[in-house]
Amino acid sequence: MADREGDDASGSFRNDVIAGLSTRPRAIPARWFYDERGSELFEDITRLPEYYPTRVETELLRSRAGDMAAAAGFGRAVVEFGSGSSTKTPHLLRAAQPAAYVLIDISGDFLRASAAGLAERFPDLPIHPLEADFMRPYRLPAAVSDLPKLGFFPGSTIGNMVPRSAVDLLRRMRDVLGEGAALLIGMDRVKSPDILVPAYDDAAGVTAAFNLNLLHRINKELGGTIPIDHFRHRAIWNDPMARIEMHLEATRDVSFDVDGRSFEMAAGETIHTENSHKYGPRDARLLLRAGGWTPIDEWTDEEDQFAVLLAEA
Ligand code: AVI
Repeated sequence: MADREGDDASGSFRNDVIAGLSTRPRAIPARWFYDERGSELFEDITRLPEYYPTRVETELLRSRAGDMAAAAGFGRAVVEFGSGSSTKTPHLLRAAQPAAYVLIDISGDFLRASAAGLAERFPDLPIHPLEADFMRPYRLPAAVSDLPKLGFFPGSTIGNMVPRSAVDLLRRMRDVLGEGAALLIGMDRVKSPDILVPAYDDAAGVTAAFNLNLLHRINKELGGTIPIDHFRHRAIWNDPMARIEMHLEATRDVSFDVDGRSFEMAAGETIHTENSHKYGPRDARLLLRAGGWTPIDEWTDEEDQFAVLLAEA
């Protein structure tokens, strides 16, 4: 059984949606993409030809996990933020010879499935699933309290946070992982919009379905009447902010209700649903330093599309 810590998330979904639709510009946090359908669609995104981050990072871990583990130090407790990826995590676990593995995720179902899958592949490894929102206060299981930690935060999920929140999260990780900890973190590089925009607006329309699924979720869970056919997916490269933004744009004037509240949007108005920040080599190291970590090594692919950085507390 996973430990349960933190608040029940359903109340916050309602609050975030109502607040997000009521402010200007309208914006709903990206964390609400990930209901069951959203998580499935995200898995589909990771296999798209245009979406390079998962492919490139997985290959980096496959080919360089030995170097990463040696640089971090063997035999630590690996603490993964976000439920383990069945393709990336095993490369690190095989190389790092960890004393224990903690995986932290807000979704209990995903967490238990990941933990069960990894337990089969690593029968001798003590695995501790922790159901928690790692953006909020939580404690690691007592069983790992005396072990040195290696935090693992792959996927460039840090890029989905605005820099201020990213720094807060890095600082929280440092506090939770403790003295002497190391952190292995994936960050997507700044690159041409000709590569970035298709990665977030693929030809098959999977990312569009992922974005629009948020509206389906609002209609289903919050009694919404949003006319989803009158919205379209937009992916925009915001150069000054070095980020891809995803929006849902009303294609005509629309009015709808959510949870008994009425909203109107004019044609062309958008709901901002996600930021995906990209980091150049110096930006990435600066972010880590701002978060209380000292960068000590990094691994990138030949085209410098994606980086895995190692830092110490
Ligand atoms: C989860 N996260 C790192 C993805 C990203 O690339 O920002 C989410 C995503 N959104 C659209 N495509 C992928």
